[in-house]
Amino acid sequence: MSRRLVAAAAQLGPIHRADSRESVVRRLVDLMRQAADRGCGLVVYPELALTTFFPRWLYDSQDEVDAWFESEMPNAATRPLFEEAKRLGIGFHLGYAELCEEDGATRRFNTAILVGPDGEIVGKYRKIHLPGTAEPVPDAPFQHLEKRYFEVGNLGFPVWRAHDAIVGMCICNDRRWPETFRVMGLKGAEMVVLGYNTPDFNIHVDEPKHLRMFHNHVTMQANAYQNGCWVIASAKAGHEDGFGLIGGSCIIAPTGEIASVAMTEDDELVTCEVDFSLGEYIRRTVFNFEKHRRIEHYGIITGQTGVVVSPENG
Ligand code: CDT
Repeated sequence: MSRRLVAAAAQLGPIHRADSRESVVRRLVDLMRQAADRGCGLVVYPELALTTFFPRWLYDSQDEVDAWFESEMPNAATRPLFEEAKRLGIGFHLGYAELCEEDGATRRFNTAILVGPDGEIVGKYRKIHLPGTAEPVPDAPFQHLEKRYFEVGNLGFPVWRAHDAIVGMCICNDRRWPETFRVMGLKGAEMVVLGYNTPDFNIHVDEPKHLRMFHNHVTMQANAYQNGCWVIASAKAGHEDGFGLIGGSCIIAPTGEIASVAMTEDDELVTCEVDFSLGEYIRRTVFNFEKHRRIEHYGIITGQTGVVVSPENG
């Protein structure tokens, strides 16, 4: 019997700096009710879904930075979402900035949680590939200071049994890296859920605008196919206080095809019936890892970060 789930990528339009968490949670609840009307069992919200994409600014004090973080989850602002999930029997994935005390220190992570249809947290992931810089880029129209505000995630790339499947999570820039998906693929991931905030302009290099969307989709499509898994990807889109973020939220099949995609840069529910058996033939044939992987030639992938050109190759 095939295992199926109606899944939703709940794209969010802009969240401005002045918008309260409570107003955002009302939007999340509204999207969850739309998902219930469409028979969804899982709703995937974006990265840092409760606030504007705050790493675009430099702040004067640590207190100003910490105002963007959540020190407990659920908390007063987000509890209505957890309660609505439980009432409707719908699971969800939510990205937020996490502040915690761990190993005797205050730590800050770019985090996502997976919540079950009973409203209980099933799993937590902390973003590993942090893009941008720790120091401001001079003369840039905005910043991308994730390396300043967050530590590298310390939970690895776990997977969980949920929705009658094996589910993994990653966050935004992680989706561009084949290593992210292969680690989860080797743990049997059948579906990877993620959120993203991708500026529509590259502050580091003069890059044609259309490539922002192309690279967003092409990396996830390739990773879905190469691991025979579904990808549910949810954007924060539109112009936040004038700063543009791409949309393109989508559900990608294990074949690498986009099965459903957002048409707007606003709050929008993108849904698809996910059939987990669709990935099985890919994992049994062309990407049968056990049969075809040649790990004796892969050591360099974990042995070094940067490119090393040896004299005989140069
Ligand atoms: N949020 C996030 O990870 N955004 C990055 C932007 C990279 S440009 C510094 C992304 O990969 O979409």
